[in-house]
Amino acid sequence: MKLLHTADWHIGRTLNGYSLLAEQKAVFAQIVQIAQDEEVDGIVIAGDLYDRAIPSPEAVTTLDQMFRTLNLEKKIPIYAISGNHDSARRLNYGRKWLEETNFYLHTLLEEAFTPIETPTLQIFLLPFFDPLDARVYYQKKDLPAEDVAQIKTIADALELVIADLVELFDPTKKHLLVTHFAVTAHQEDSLDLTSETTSQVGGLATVTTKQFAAFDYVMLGHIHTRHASPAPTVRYAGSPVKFNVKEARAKNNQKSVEIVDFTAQKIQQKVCKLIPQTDLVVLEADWETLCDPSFYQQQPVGQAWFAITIQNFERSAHLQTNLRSELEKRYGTIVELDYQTNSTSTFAPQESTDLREISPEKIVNNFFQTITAYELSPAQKDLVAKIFNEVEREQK
Ligand SMILES: [Mn+2]
Repeated sequence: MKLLHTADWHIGRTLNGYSLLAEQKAVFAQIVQIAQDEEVDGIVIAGDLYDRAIPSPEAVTTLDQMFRTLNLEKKIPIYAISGNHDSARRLNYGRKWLEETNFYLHTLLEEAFTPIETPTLQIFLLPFFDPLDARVYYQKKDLPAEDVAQIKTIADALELVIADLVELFDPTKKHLLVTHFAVTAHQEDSLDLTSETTSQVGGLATVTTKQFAAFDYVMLGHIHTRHASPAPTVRYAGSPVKFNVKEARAKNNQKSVEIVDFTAQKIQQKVCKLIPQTDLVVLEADWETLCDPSFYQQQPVGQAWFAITIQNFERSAHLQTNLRSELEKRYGTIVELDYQTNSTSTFAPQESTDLREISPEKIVNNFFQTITAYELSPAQKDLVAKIFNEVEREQK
């Protein structure tokens, strides 16, 4: 039984306002090609199909077309779950009909307890859920109230859920779990989440690989890089597309899917690279270099998006320059533009970085100073004070 593992498609996502749909479609075509070349028996999508609970019409149409291609045209079975970005109830629509064509989509906790049976493998599709979902589920299952009250974190919930899943194990088969959480190798590990969900939400950070020891293999979603995989058999597939500049800056930012082959003797895995159609390129250089043809002609202009940081920049020397439009003439799409000032410049250091501790007037002044290298004039200060007065009055 050979499966392709992918996750975190986040269809409909934007990057600083730029739609990623075209990129998502291009990479999807590669995933289909890999699935065909590898002759997989199914594709696992481990949550976060959409980027948001209420996706845009374009996102719905795109994902619908992807599922049609995979499942109806190519006849590839799909094993999918919802992630924390999806609406479990909305995504659940149609799931009973979909199973008629081997499209298995679990979005609710109770659905995890019906494994999908193949001749050699039991596939447990455990969607993202939170401790409250688990308390509701176990209350309905008549777990004593004091035990239900003990379910405080996702780790507590998983302990019960996994014990119940193990009850369903067929000892003649291998056991695959598909789920969507932040999982670490050890309890004390701190998480550097590429996913934007903070580690505190719903006790997400408390799940460790130990809890999955009963399974032969775990396919995860939630963290967007496969390099976060906490164990050789507990794997993140990573997102197929780079979603932000932070990811583009990361050393290991090659996107991929994993092919996992389950045989009676062993489990073999293989990484298949995905090639971006429009890559996200990070450039850091000074203004003169960025404007130098011998520099920008070396860049993949027209084939990539750029995130540019202008280094050692004296804004006051370029007040008349529209930086973005000057750079766009040379680089095309710039999804992010910022600059670093010279550390020897005369800017007053900010007394605090916590904006709540600084008055609104001072924030405007600091901002103005950062942009222009000058303080607000007395007349400008008066104007700012007047505006904030009016705003405050309106709020009362
Ligand atoms: Mn995600």
